[in-house]
Amino acid sequence: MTFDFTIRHGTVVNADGAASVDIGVRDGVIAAMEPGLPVGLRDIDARGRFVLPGGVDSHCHVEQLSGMGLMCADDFYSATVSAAFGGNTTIIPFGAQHRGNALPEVIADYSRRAAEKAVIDYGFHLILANPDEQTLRVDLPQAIRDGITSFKVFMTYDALKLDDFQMLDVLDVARTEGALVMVHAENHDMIRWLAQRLVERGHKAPKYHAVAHTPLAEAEATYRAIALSQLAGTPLMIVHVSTPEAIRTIAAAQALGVPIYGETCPQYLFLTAEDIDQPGMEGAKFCCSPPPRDGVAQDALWEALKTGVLRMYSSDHAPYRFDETGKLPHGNKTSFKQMANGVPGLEARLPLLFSAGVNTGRMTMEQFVDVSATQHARTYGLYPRKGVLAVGSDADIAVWNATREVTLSASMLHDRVGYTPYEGRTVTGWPEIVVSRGRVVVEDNALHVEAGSGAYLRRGTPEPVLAASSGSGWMMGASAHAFGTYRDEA
Ligand code: DUC
Ligand code: ZN
Ligand code: ZN
Repeated sequence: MTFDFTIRHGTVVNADGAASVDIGVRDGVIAAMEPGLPVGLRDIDARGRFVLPGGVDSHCHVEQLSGMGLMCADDFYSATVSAAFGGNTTIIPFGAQHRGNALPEVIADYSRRAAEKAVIDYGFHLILANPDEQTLRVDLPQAIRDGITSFKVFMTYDALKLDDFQMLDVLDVARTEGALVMVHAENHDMIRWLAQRLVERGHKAPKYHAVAHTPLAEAEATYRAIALSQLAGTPLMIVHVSTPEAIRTIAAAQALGVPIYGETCPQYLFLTAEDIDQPGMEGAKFCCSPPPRDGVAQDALWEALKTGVLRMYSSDHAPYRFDETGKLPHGNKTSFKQMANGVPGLEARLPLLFSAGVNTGRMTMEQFVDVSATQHARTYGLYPRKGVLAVGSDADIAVWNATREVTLSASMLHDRVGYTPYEGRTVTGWPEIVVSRGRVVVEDNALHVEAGSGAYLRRGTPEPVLAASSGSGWMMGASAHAFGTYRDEA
């Protein structure tokens, strides 16, 4: 039977190796992978190109209200178009519950908007800010059973923060229902105390954001989040890790066999606090939480990605415009406490890493695939449908030209943010053709699919949850012993 479409003569790279094989696609799925396949109804000549799994970006914010009530600049159309042009075929943004919101309505709302607009496939995590009895006992278990198998909690932000007691409740639901908790680990009171003193002294410029969000706040909260996860007996994903201190804490837990996982993002590999220290409000374009740190932190993050202490690299695309709708609600008088937190990165994520990682020899092409696609799919219950090029997997493919030079600028990106923190940087390596479930989404620098053609992904059990529940003995010390006893008596 003829293939609907073939990609031939390229070098196929998966997380576990590379090979010169052709790919034959039927009905949106990879039907064959071997050398010398016959030409399909449509054929892409990938001679001299690398053929990679489409990127999976498992941390991005789309059409979401922030804790401060500010709406993202990207909707599900612009975000998925931008992601596709950057070599991605799957995103997992958040459905955000705010205090007073019921989860079923949150999920219905985000689902409706995404279904109308997305051009590539998507799943959802939840953000939990209202862990009341209805949410914990009824709505969250139902959402997990419906395929939303991960959710994020915040240890900071007035409007989102959970206390440790609530965190334990949430972790416990994750354990019993088989879901993965993601945590924003920063100590709320350390940041609040520093910020208040800074503002009182008139230090309101963007650069003080990085002072208030001290590395100590991340270090303390990371340690505490891990301790809470140990007590609850539940794996934990620490998102947007930015400091050597947090890396060391995560590595120490992992060395003890505790299932703690970590993620980092472009802003921590490619920006520093010096980028925020600019005249006027310009530095607001680089403000995210945690903030970019320094060169020492960057080196530690590269190393942690290579060794697997941090298993994935996501954009944390948080698209806010440099105007009153996002970064500057009070114009030039906006203090660092009042501006929207976050930077865009859906489209630049993969080219930045490819250029600075693969093309300099800092990481292998296989490691690049692993941290930017495969581990996301594995971690969030999408593997092997996504994140790998294999017979039976979705034909989600990015054809990369490893030598193409592109100078990043807001005008050539497809999001609606209006600036990029990476303006003027030249990257080497670009995803020229992007295929999602056998549909050519991007080719010749043009979009070839319609709004609403992306599919919702009902996700399975996250791999860390499976791994933890199949083993035993990773809860440590007296608390674990006491908890086991308590469970036996229950
Ligand atoms: N956390 C995120 O994950 N993204 C943007 C801002 C934040 O605090
Ligand atoms: Zn966060
Ligand atoms: Zn985020």
